[in-house]
Amino acid sequence: MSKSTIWNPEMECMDPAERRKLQGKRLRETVQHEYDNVTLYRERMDAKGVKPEDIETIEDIVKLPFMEKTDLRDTFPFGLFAVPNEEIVRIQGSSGTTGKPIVSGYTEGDVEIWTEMVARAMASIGASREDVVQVCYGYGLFTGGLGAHQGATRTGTMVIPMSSGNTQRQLMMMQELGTTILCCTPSYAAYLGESIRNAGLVPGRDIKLRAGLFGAEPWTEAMREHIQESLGIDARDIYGLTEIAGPGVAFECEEKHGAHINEDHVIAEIIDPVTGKQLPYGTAGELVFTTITKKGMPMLRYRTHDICTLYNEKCACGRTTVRMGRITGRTDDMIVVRGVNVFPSQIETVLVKTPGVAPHYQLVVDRVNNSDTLEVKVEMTGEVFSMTDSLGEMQRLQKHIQNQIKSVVGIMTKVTLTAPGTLPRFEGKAKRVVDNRKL
Ligand code: DLL
Repeated sequence: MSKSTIWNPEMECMDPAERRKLQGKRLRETVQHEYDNVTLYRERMDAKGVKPEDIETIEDIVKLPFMEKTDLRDTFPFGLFAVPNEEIVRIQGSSGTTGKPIVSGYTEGDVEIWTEMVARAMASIGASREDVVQVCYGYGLFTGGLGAHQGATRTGTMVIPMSSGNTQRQLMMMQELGTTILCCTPSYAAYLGESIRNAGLVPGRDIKLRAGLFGAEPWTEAMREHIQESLGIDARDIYGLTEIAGPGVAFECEEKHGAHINEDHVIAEIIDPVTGKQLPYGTAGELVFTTITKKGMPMLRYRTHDICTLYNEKCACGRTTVRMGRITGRTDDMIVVRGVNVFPSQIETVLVKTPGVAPHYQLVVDRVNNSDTLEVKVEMTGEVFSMTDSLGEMQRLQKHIQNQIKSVVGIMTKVTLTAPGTLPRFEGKAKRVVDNRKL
C-alpha cells in the first residue's frame, strides 16, 4: 500500500500566520481584479461604499458584499467573467434554480490551480505511478469527472475515465485493469460494494481497490464504515463546488478528522445564515468561500448554503490548513441526489407545464440499498382523474413526466400520480421536500 504524502508541503504546511498574510495579499489583488472587470460586483461594492483600497488584510474581508448562486443565473452566461472570453479555456457547470445550468469559466491558470488542488487530495491517499484510478464521476459539464481525472493524471497514476453508470462494465474494468483507487459518489461506492458481493467477487482477491475519494453529496461516518468494510478500502471525503473550482476545494487526510481546505487558493468563512455575521471556528453555520488565485471567474464571499463547522486546531498529519467538518445540511432548498444538485423549482417548472396534473407536488428523497432515490408525487387534476379509467393512459402520463424531469434535472425519478386533494396544502412556506435519508 502506498504511503500518504503531502503534495505541496510549502503551501499545505505553511505557518498559519504567514498564510494569513499571503491570503490578505491575494485577496487584495482579487478584489481589485473583480472591481475592475465585473460590473455586478463593482456596483455592489459601490452601493456598500467599499473600495478595493479598503481591503488591506484578510480581516477586511467582512467589508465585502456576498455573492449568491442567483448572481450566476442572473448574469448567465458570461456576466461574471473577469477576463475576455479569449482567455477562457474551459467551461464547467452545474444545476441552477431554473432549467438552465450555471456555468463557470476557467483560464489555463485556473485549470492548473484546480488540478493542483485535486493532486493534493490524490497524494493524501498515496496516489502514485503504481496506482490505477477509476473515475466513475460523470464527465461533462459536471466537475467530478474531469476534476478527478486531471488531479489523478498530475500524480502520475493510470487513469480509467469510465464516467458514471454501467455497473457491470465498471466491475469488469476494475478486475481486468486492477483498479486501486476509486473516485465516485459515496452512494455509488456503496452500490458498487453491493454489486461486487452479488457477483461473488472478493475484495482483496478479485478486486485490488485500496482507497477511494468520495464526494459531491453529503455522507456520514456510518456510511464511511460501510464502504470501507464492503470494498476493503480507505474511504476519504473530498469536497468542492463548481462555482469555486470543482472537487478538491477540501479533502481529508489520513487522520479523517475534517477536510483540509486549500487555503492558499481560497478563504473559508462560517457565517450566521440569517444575519450574515462571521462566526468563530468551532461554531456551525453557513460556509462561505472567496477564491484568491482564480482569474476567469473569481468569487468573493460566495454563499454555498452548505452548513458545517470549521476547525483550526493542529492536525497530526502535519498540514496546517483549516479543516471543515462534514456538511450536515443546507440553508436553501437544494437537494443533492446521487451527487446531482436538484432544486424543487426545476421540477415544479416541468409539472406546471404538463396538462393533466395540478400544481400540488411533493418530493420524497430516500436511501434504498445505499443509493439515493427521488420520488415525485403529483396530483392529477379532477378532470383527468375522472377520465383516467385506463391504466395505459396513466402510465403514459407518468412516463412523460419522468422523461421531462430527466431532461431538465438529469436523473431518473419515480413519478407517482395521486388523486386530487391527497397531497398536503400549506398556509405558509410550502414544504415540498421530505428527506428520509439519515445524515
Ligand atoms: O459536486 C463537485 C464535486 C465533485 C465535489 C466530485 C466532490 C467530488 P457541484 O455539482 O457544484 O460540485 O455541487 C456542489 O455539492 O455545495 C455541496 O452541497 C455538495 N457537495 C459536494 N461535495 C460534498 C461533500 C460538486 N464531500 C455541492 N460532502 C456543494 C457533502 C458535498 N456535500
